[in-house]
Amino acid sequence: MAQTVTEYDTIAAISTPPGEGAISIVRLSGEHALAIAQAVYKGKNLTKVASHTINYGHILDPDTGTVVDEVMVSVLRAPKTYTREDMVEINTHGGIVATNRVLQLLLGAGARLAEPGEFTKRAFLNGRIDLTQAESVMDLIRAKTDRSLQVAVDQLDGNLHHLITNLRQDILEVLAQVEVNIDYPEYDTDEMTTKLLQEKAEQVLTRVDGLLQTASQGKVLRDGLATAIVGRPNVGKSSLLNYMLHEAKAIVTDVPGTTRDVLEEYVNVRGVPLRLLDTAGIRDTDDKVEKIGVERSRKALAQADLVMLVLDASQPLTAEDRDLIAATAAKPRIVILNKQDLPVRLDLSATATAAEASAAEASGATGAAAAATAAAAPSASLIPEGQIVRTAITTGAGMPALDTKIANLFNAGIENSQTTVMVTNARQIGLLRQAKASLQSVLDGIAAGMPIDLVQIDMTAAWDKLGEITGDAAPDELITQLFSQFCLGK
Ligand SMILES: Nc1nc2c(ncn2[C@@H]2O[C@H](COP(=O)(O)OP(=O)(O)OP(=O)(O)O)[C@@H](O)[C@H]2O)c(=O)[nH]1
Ligand SMILES: [Mg+2]
Repeated sequence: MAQTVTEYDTIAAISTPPGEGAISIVRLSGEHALAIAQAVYKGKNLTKVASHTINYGHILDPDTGTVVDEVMVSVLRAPKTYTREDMVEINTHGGIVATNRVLQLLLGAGARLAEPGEFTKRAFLNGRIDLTQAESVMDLIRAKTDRSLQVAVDQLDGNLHHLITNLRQDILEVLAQVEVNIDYPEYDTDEMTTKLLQEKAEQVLTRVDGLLQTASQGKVLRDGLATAIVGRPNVGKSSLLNYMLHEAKAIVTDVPGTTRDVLEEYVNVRGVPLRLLDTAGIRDTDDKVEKIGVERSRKALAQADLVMLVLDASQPLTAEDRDLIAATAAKPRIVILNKQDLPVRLDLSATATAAEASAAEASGATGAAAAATAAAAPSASLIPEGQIVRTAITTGAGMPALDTKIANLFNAGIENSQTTVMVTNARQIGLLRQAKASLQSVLDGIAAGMPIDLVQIDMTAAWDKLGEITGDAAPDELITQLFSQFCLGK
């Protein structure tokens, strides 16, 4: 059947993941959803049944009359549906072939194959949800921990939507007031208008700042905290990954240089999602493959939000350890002193390590000088004690302390934040930053004594940027791009 593609034609898609399952769901949305379903269905007349009912029947090939599947069909009439349009959900027996066949029949009967995210896009276009809620739908699907899920659910409830809408309303009111004052200067003075603008800009700026403070946590809950496990070969990095995963994912051997590539896995540490990266042990090597691995380790280290540096406590500190301690010093870091089940030979005092002391002696430095330096700062350590966790990964000793440390690192920021609303993605964060910059320009302009109509431009820009977050002022390309990231059938 020929048809023109419009935004509001009737769309269909398989909404369950591809593969075999007990049930698959084929979804329809649009003006003709009921009629199209009825065209391939035998049972009660779907165009006549009450809304929000589920109906037993069969899907038939209308050309041959053969039964394709035995189904349960949900009929959901507008407007109380996901898309606010008429919707039909056909529950098929979960085979790939039968489900595809049902979809093909619906397409033959006049439906168009939905694009990724198109059902949710319609919910947005029909005004049921705003962009922050649409984004939360995606976050919900991908939530990695209970906590991530809760943030997504709160956002789907419209918490962020309401907050932003209120801020925009505040700005709009002050802009209207300014407009009146410019048009009827006899009623007011410039001074009062300026004061009004300044007060509002300050208030909104404070709220925007509060939201931005939630950004790093929000992003972590959504994407996971990128955590690189680094260290020289054979210290127990892969053992750590496996322990945290409760699974022997990475190869562990006593051969230094076992891991050759970066391995990525998600783990949930007390509600904090970590994107764990097990890396190749960092050392100088002539092995071609290992060399590439070491390069990748350094890259993972550079990009990580958190570094877990593993040292072997049963060995004296090596030059490689020292380099890594220095290279990770500026990063959020946890230093794991592993293999505590063996006799401890690691010395982290800044002045004398076994290796160094002997090197100093060999190079002719006097023992007295070395001793003097050691005495000058007897307790100085290469690593702040607060960053250290002592473990024996093979026995599990010290591992709960590691979890606590990770959870505390993450929670430190959250407890201070006033708001329960969180921004979770780069798009929202970027727009908030732009709104903040415009508000700052308003305040700077006022301080510099700029004319009101120029200051007003910046205030309007802030209003626009906040509008892009909710989608009230979002360009079409952005909306298209955003929904294309969804899965098919959502
Ligand atoms: N005694 C003891 N051995 C450990 C401990 N943790 C790991 N090991 C052993 O140390 C060896 C190296 O462990 P891996 O986890 O492969 O070390 P790695 O850092 O990933 O090594 P590369 O991949 O070569 O860089 C293995 O034989 C482990 O069983 C520990 O806490 N105590
Ligand atoms: Mg390894």
